[in-house]
Amino acid sequence: MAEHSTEPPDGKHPAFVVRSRAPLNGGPPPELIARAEHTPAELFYVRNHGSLPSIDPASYRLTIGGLVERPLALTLADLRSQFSRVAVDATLQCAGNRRDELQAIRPIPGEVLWGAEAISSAVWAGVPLRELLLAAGVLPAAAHAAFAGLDEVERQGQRFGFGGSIAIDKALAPEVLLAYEMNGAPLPAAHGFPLRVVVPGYIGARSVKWLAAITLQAAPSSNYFQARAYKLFPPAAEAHSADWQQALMLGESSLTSVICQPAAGARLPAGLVSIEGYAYAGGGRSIARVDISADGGASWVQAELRGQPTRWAWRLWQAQIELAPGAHTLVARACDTAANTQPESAASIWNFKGYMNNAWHRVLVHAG
Ligand SMILES: Nc1nc2c(c(=O)[nH]1)N[C@H]1C(S)=C(S)[C@@H](COP(=O)(O)O)O[C@H]1N2
Ligand SMILES: [Mo]
Repeated sequence: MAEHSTEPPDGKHPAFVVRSRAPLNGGPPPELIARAEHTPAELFYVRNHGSLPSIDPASYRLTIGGLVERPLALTLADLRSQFSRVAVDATLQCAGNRRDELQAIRPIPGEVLWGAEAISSAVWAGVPLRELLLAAGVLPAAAHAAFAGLDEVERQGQRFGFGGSIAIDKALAPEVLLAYEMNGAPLPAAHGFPLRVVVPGYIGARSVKWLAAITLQAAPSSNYFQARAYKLFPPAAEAHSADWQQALMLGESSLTSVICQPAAGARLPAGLVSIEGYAYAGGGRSIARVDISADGGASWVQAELRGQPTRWAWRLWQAQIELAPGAHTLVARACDTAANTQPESAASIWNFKGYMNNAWHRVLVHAG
């Protein structure tokens, strides 16, 4: 069960909802998820698989090796003085966001049962990964950029680091950053101080925190979190018999939208009600439309999209809808610029690891 922390974790807001303390996992309460376009650091969700490393910025080095012409070892000062500082407005979303709705269909043991809060958005600033890779010289056989973090994870008695990789074409895209700033301030410890990868448009797991090393290689990372976890299986697959080689290695986030206000179970005065939430397209696509229904999906109105269209960040939205006295199922679904829409039911996309739930979001409320 999630707890409302009496003592918030370091750097977090008193309302931050802790799902586990060691490792730290948690996020903002529903009503604060989509309060601001840029999530304050003290509310930004935290998804940790292992320890929180404490890193001395003076002795810190980032290494770049593998299939490069010139392996590099860079200090934080080198990163700031020898390369550009670029800012990117980007949303991070865990592939496990909204797992609780999948768990309600069939149990998903051993995973964090996220509600809709494993998503947040910030302006990240740092060095474009592309600049570093070009400085090191990318050899023709380099097909993937693998990242290794400095934290330590324990699984079935084994200890290892967190890692992941992205294909070289994405690694050379201008939006991928080695970030040292979040919302104009130094990266907080929980979010990867002193340096993290930010892979806009991809599942959060590829944005490796406490980055120690970048390795260019012919194959994807063999790290547990790339080779086993964060893979998508069909609904019929089961944990004990799963063929890990066959599953989809997750990369781009899929289209989603969520109602943040009113919260599930809310009792509201009948009449005109304001509905608010977020929509996120993933993969560099943008939100074209958010539809809201107050009758379980029989009829729809269009929400008003707030702010400006962006490639890498979510879009907050708002709708006004008339509610007669009684129970109502509010529903949200989005459409992106590639005309993708969301699946109607979570049951149709259930998978035993509980990833990528982007079904229509439903919230039962009572007006009266
Ligand atoms: N080193 C390291 N990087 C990591 C993780 C981790 O446990 N260790 N978690 C990943 C996952 S699964 C997600 S969803 C994002 C979460 O980033 P945040 O905690 O800053 O929100 O970080 C990713 N980077
Ligand atoms: Mo994640």
